Amino acid sequence: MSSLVVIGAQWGDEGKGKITDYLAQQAQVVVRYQGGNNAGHTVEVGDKQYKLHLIPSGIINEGKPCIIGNGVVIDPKALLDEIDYLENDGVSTDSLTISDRAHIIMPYHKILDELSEESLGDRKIGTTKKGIGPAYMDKTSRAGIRICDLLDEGIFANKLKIALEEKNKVLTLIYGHKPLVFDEIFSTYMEYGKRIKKYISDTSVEVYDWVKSDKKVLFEGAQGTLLDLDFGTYPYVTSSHPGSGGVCIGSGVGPTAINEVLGVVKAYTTRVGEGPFPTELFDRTGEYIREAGREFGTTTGRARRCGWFDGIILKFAVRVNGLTSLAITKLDTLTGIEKLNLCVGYEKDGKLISDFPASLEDLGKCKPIYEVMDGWDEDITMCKSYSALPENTRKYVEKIEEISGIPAKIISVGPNRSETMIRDD
Ligand code: 2SA
Ligand code: GDP
Ligand code: MG
Repeated sequence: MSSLVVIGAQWGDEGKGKITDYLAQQAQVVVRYQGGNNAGHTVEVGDKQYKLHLIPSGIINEGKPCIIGNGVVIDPKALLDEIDYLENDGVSTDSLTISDRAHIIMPYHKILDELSEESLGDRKIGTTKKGIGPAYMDKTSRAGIRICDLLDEGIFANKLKIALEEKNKVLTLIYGHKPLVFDEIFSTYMEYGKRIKKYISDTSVEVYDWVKSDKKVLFEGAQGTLLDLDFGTYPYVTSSHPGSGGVCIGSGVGPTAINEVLGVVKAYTTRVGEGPFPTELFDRTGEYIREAGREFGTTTGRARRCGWFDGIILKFAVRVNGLTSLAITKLDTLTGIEKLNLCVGYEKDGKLISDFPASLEDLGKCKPIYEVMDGWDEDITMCKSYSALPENTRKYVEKIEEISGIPAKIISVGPNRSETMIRDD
């Protein structure tokens, strides 16, 4: 591996944080390239658990350089809280740098996220209400404020003034919200700027230098392929590009800098938030998976919707991300389920559909075609090698490989770093 992208092959929460932490042991630097503190990445090492939102999961590896790239939207308060949380737990953040080009999440972004969700009623997206969508909207409409702007009082004041003129009109006239006060935001953000200053740099130069010197660079995705603004289940998506396509734009390197793309895939499917989900389970098996897999949002605590493994989604993820291998996580959650369903195709209006459709109306009409496999009862969390797994677990893994057409190089059987195996067969 010289550069490897770790991305979610489903709707997020596949265990990217855990896999990134594991691989970071062998990497020189870890880079986040999109999303913000909507992400929740859980890492367990020994008897410690860390919940990360903005800072790359590599940070748990003491002293590992970690970069928050330009494609990430940064809530300075969330960043500082996370830095304090790690430092208080004895994890140094001295090796962290953040891009001067990254856009800042402002107080009005969070308020607008909440108000917009409320006003959508039944049509709400189910966002994390962290201000992610409104911050990316300002970025694309060229009204955003960037980290570099925090370094100059005059520039920041001017941009904030212009922004508040427009935002206060929207807040008061459309939503009947009280206007936001310049002085409060200005002084708070100037304080944030003072603390953040030491981390700020032109990270695109750093990433380029790491790549050029042939060092092992790990790019850590947040959310997942089906939450991608272009390729996800639009409009029930996030506002960034979690797929491998987002890496170059979000970190400042060209596509030739990427050698491998690892798709992290759960042994079943989950989604948090609204939107269609063909293999969703509404029965006791779904509840069993939610409880056994502790499927609750890392950021919001929301219960995740659970369903069977969906091979159409995985094939789609292989294609649009150029996946070269897989990490299959949470196989242990399926232990004890007698018969396991794997979706191998969709049927719509009597026809077989083998590509994930663009239209949500079409997707809503798709009925999963299942292949049924025998489950296993053995506790697999203690297995340290692939050959030690029960035969039925291996058959399940190999079925996923057959569907995806790529090898499952990493197998995860528990949340801890130690419950991870590289294939030995
Ligand atoms: P947003 O807040 O604008 O990005 O929401 C838009 C959609 O993206 C989904 N989304 C996520 N889905 C899974 N996991 C995410 N991170 C947290 C976690 C989620 C949580 O790790 O569990 O705690 O609820 C994440 N972030 C965004 C979101 O549900 C919307 O469907
Ligand atoms: P991410 O957003 O992709 O990093 O995933 P999250 O951290 O939001 O959610 C994955 C959850 O599953 C976390 O609580 C992890 O600790 C946990 N996890 C990861 N891999 C495994 C596994 O193989 N087995 C079990 N039981 N839990 C896992
Ligand atoms: Mg998560």
